[in-house]
Amino acid sequence: MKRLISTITLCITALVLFAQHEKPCGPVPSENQLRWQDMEMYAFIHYSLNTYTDQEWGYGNEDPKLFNPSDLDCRQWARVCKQAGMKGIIFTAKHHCGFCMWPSKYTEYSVKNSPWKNGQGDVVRELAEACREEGLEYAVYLSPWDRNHPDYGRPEYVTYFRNQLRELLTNYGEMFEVWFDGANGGDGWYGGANEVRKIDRTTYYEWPETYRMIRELQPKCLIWNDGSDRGDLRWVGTEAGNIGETNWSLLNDKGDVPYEQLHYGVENGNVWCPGETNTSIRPGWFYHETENENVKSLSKLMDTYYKSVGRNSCLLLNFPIAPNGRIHPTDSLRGIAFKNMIDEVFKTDLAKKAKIKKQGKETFITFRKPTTFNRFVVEEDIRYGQRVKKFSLEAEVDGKLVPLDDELVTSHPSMQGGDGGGSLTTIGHRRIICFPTVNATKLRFTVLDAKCDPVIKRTSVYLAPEITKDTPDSGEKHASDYYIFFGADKMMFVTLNDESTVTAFRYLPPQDSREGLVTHYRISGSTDWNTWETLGEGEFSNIVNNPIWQTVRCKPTRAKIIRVEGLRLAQGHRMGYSDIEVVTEK
Ligand code: FUL
Repeated sequence: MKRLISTITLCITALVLFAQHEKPCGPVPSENQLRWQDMEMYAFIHYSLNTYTDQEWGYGNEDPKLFNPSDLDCRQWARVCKQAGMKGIIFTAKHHCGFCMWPSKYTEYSVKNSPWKNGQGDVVRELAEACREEGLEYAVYLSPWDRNHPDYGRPEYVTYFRNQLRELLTNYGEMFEVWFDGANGGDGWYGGANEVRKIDRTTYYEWPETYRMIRELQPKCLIWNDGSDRGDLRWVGTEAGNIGETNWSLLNDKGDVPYEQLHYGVENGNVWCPGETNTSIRPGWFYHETENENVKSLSKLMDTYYKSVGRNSCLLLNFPIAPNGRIHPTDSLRGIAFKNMIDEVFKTDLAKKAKIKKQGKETFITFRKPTTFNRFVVEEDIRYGQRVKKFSLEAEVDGKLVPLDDELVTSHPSMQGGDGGGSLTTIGHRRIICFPTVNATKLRFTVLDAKCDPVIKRTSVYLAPEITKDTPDSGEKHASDYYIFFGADKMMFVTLNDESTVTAFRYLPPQDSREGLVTHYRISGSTDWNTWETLGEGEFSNIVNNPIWQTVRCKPTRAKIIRVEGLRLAQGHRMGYSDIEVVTEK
């Protein structure tokens, strides 16, 4: 009898546990979000008039005649992206300048008024077809901010924007994502008005109406939006290529999303909204010849991979198109080397040859003989929600258990406050833990805290090879021998040792905050402090989201003193900088 009771109790416990697994724990992903998560890596392609004006943001008055590539080849883009491991491409059909890469019937500001193919070309169509041929998914970026359109800021523009979106959603086949960039610098050409136009991001675009149209015309399409209207995917708060080591795929359905929430998600959020990590293979999003030496190195790209795909995110990696209409050979080679390295690292799952035993919240991986490894991969079955809050990892080395931590983690708010929690927090779709190589007989993975019973889908172990041959990193750091002082809060002087011929001025903005970051500048040179010649004046486009080195080139000018005026700052009253460089002729 006793036996029968305990058997029944056992069965009930098993059933309860099973049922718990089957039941969702908090919000769960939609079918579209599940499919998206499996894509893991896909490409961004930035290409527009900016490619021909050497800009990151066009003002909206650039001449369509500038668009005349000699060798535009969307098949080359698709081939390169495929070989770089990308599962799809998101293309800048319209960037902030408003120039349309397809012959939209709602504007004259498009490829139809360019000399390329005598105005008969359609880049969006060529790319959509190339993607289909290569078996890649295809998507578009459509900038809501339009610096060309006369009606921008008025209700008429929203109708125009929706009309354009409808063209893209109906004429080019299936799309996996639409990307609505939230960037907006205010000023623009706007049909000749040349003024600043402010909009209310929460109401102006009437997103609910636009979302309805997308859901109706493309039910499988994911919506990326960094505004207050929740889409299916979220920005991660930086363009540097990393998401938080703690990364919940949850947000709250209402309200603005501050950086902390974009980067780390919201543990008890009420909607599933995973983070998409976007970054460029070069410092900028558009092609600049001066960045040919700064294509990201293999180790930088691998670091980005671990800090995106390895942290429960997908990686959206940008390949800019060069003026000839192709991906530059350095970028394509680096992209392909990146994919080869990922394949190399994850070639052999060493856990396959080991004995895996699950016991409650612990998993023991016992190797047949001492085994050398440095990567641990763990996955939750996110169909039932994201559950794990904290876990630990220990390796048995020479008979002793040694704790393993994620060596790529620098700091996280949850680690401050000294609960000794370590860096092993959330898991989600996939978490990759990187640690120095160990030679161990056993590995113990323990779930220390979870919202509900964890549903672990996979535990794997790998030995990543050392990257011995690498390319120079793009992290530019230039020293400066000049004497710098402030004449006023927004005016800085750089005095050179000797009078020289100045050809460019370079500015690295503050890296940790927006305080003092110059968005609009005027740079002048003088030999005597009396007469000043303007060397350049304009905007540092996208500097807030992507605070990289900015270069202002000028006609060779004799100067001993350079005056830098911060005409507009992102925040604060006193201009700031991380580094300054004056480029002179030898
Ligand atoms: C930003 C834009 O302002 C950049 O130009 C670029 O398109 C990037 C992907 O998003 O917010």
